[in-house]
Amino acid sequence: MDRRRHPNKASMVAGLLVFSGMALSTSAGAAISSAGPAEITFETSAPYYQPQLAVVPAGTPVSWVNLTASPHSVRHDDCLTDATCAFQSIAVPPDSSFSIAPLPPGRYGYHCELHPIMRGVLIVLDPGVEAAGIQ
Ligand SMILES: [Cu+2]
Repeated sequence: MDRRRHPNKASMVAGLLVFSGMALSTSAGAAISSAGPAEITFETSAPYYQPQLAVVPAGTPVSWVNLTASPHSVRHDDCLTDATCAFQSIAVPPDSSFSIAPLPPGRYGYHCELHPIMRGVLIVLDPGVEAAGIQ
């Protein structure tokens, strides 16, 4: 059996989920229709947010769903500095979720206020940027 692998690339791909609406962004200037809210789940083990790197088209609301037995939160990293705080949840109980309205295009690092080891990234695509540019 051929067991050659590329661990770095494999792990990156495993942690990356591109939401379906992104496929519509292949031609510059084309309108992107949202395919509904993107869903990220809280996990009890690494990478803690699944997908850890989530890429969504502009105009997509995002929900974090807690399927674990413990409360978790979602706080934009910039909330810790003088920069703009784009989103911040309270503790999300088990079997509950936290949702945000669509964000401006950009890269949003975030973390769990209760468990600082939990870190995720949300990327909102600029409508004019092709999906291939993210890789
Ligand atoms: Cu947590």
